[in-house]
Amino acid sequence: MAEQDVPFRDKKIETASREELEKVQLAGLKKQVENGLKTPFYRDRLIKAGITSPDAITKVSDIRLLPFTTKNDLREAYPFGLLAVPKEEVVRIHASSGTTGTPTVIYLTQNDLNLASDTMARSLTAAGGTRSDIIQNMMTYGLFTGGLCFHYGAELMGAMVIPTSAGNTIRQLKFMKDFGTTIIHATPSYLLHLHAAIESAGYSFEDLKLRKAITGAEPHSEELRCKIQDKLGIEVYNCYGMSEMNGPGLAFECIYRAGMHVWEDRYIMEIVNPETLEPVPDGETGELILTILCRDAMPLIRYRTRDLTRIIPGTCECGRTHRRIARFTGRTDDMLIINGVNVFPSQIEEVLLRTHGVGASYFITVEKKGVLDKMTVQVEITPEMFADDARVIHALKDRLCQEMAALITIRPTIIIKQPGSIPISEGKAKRVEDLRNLP
Ligand code: DLL
Repeated sequence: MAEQDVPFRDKKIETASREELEKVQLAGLKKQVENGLKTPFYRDRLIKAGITSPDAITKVSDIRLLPFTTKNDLREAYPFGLLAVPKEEVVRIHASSGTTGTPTVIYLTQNDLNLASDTMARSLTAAGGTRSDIIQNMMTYGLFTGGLCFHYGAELMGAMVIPTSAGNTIRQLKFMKDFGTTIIHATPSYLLHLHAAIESAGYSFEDLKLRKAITGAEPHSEELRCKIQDKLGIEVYNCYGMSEMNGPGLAFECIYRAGMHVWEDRYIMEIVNPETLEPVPDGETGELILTILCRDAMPLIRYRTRDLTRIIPGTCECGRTHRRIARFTGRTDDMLIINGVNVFPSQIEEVLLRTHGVGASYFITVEKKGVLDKMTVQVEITPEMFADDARVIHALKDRLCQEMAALITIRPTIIIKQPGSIPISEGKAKRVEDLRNLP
């Protein structure tokens, strides 16, 4: 493709030299330290690390003087320990799962939201989206960022957005057909489900105007991308993000689909060895560490994403200077992503431990049923409960299912087991089996 055909939202910053980018990063990092010092959470930590003013940071690599932040820290700071602006300036919050019932929450000012939308619009433009597109957003609206944060970015780009949210495949298809949807946004597993539904509903692909899909929120392989592209006859773009970092679009594929550009004027990335927390050489796999530069309400410095990836060496044909990261190969913690929803085994355990009649052992299995993920929780009950009649046991099963759905938003299948029937592992307990091969 000729250089002039590569679409940009802001060509100057997207193709800025490393020197220019580092200038923007340094100013942004100093601002985040200044904001951090305003929060109860970071004030002590920064001072302990010898940072009492943003002036202590004189170059981008000084980021290594700053402490790391973890998901657990966000839990400790819940609900407002990371607020750097007066509460009245916050106009929205988003959240995702924490390791327990306490969610991981972010807050945004109007200016933060404008920048988040601009980042998303930049990503969509890089993937070839335009104001003539009709974009159907099949990600859940609400606390999850895949709904609203994507939506506002697509609107800012000028596209017509259809906010169908997740599920109800028959209605999704009707809107796709009747409104001539050209781009869809969905998890990879839902894209496969949609394909099967298109065929079984008897729609012909010629009835649809679909040309691209944006996908993310869960790991998927290059093979799966190719399979969806072949089946639907469209281009599929990988999009990475997390609620802690303002949601989808912090890294995105351009039209060359050769890795995801991280928008380095808005995020500082480091890739470290997860054991030593020391940087790894470019091209080597490690844990992605992110510092957000485009948010005032809530600083997040050297955040341990737990996602494993590597920097793709070399430059991209599109001419962007923002470095690319490869598809994720896993996580350094035990977080499961089930049909796009983040679930920690500790959340399941929390429900079990507080429920009368449930014993000490449990076992979680995750597998593929068709194209979707399915979670089963085997639960041992106490001898007293086991002696009770079937109705009591049935009620317990229902209650566990409801409480888990309330906490993690998905309904696992609960299998009640008699006391002592789940084998106790020698050494470190193995309580989760993930039978899915990365699709
Ligand atoms: O999943 C935000 C998002 C929405 C991204 C829509 C892309 C599209 P969380 O619920 O906070 O936010 O989950 C973040 O999901 O740390 C990764 O482990 C995983 N993840 C997100 N995108 C990808 C991707 C959203 N493209 C967590 N490939 C992250 C692999 C992904 N894993």
